[in-house]
Amino acid sequence: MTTELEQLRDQALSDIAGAEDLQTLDEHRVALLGKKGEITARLKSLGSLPAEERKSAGAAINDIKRTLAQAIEERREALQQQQFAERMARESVDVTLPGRGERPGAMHPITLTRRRIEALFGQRGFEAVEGPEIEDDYHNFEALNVPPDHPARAMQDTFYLDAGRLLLRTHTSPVQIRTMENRQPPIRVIAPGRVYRCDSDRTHSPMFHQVEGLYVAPRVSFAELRAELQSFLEAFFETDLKLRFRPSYFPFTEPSAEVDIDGRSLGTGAGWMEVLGCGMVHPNVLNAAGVDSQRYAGYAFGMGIERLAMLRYGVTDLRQFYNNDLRMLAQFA
Ligand code: 2NL
Repeated sequence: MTTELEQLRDQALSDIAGAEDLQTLDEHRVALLGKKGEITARLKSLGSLPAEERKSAGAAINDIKRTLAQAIEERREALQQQQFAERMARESVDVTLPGRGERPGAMHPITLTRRRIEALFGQRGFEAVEGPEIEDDYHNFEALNVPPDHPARAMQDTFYLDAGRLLLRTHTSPVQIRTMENRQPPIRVIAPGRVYRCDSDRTHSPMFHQVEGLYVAPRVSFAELRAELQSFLEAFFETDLKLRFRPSYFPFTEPSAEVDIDGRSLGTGAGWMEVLGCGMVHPNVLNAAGVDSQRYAGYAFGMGIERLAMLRYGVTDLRQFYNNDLRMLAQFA
């Protein structure tokens, strides 16, 4: 009887020690100490023993029961600790490993160029102003002295909306018209922003960016316009420049000029390169915007931001600005 109990105990202890996971261990516990377990069964059968044997047999079985319960508890703790250690090893992060090298973003070259232009004109006393991209015919054309039959007003050149009642602005001049309507001279502003024209090829995009400038005061001369543009362009390109002011025509300025840079000053080769248009604000434009052309004069200019960005960064195809190719854009980080 004792030997058989001892065998049962030793087998049970070896099963408990050999349990490799909590589920197996619990299966052993149920088989030994559960309601229908072997030890439980033996305690229940004590009643069938002769009274004089019952006490010592009961003590022996209870002794084994305690031993097994304690062995199970110790094994459970060991397994739990082992499981926890394994999980920690699996989930731990080696903080000494090098990072994966997230690459920082970059401003778009057009944004960089726009901000550069805004900063340089800011230093020269020009405040940047903005206005709506959807305009009416009056602010985009009529107030700018553009005649009703001018080709720029044709459907092929301008995006019209709402059956022709509205349009996408073709230049940022309407922002300056609105500024003159709402302020008293002296006025010294630039109007940067998106503009739209029905045009798309190697050198034209249906949407592009423009900066226009306007100075209105009691006495404003073409000489001041010239000096301001020379100063700005030399600061923008960070070099002395040879400029040519070539007589031109715009409905909103008189006289008007287009400004060319000598290619040799930028190292882009020989020949003159057009960079902007300018002139003295036409009296009709001042009057339409509520500025008395007898008391005030003004100069104005306009330039394409893409064009300046191409020259500054050596980009040869306008469309490279809109392809969103990271190999292009990452170079501006
Ligand atoms: C160009 C030429 C120009 C203006 C824009 C302007 C604005 C007002 C009054 C008079 Cl409110 N003029 N703007 C004047 C001359 C030229 O732009 O080639 N732009 C890309």
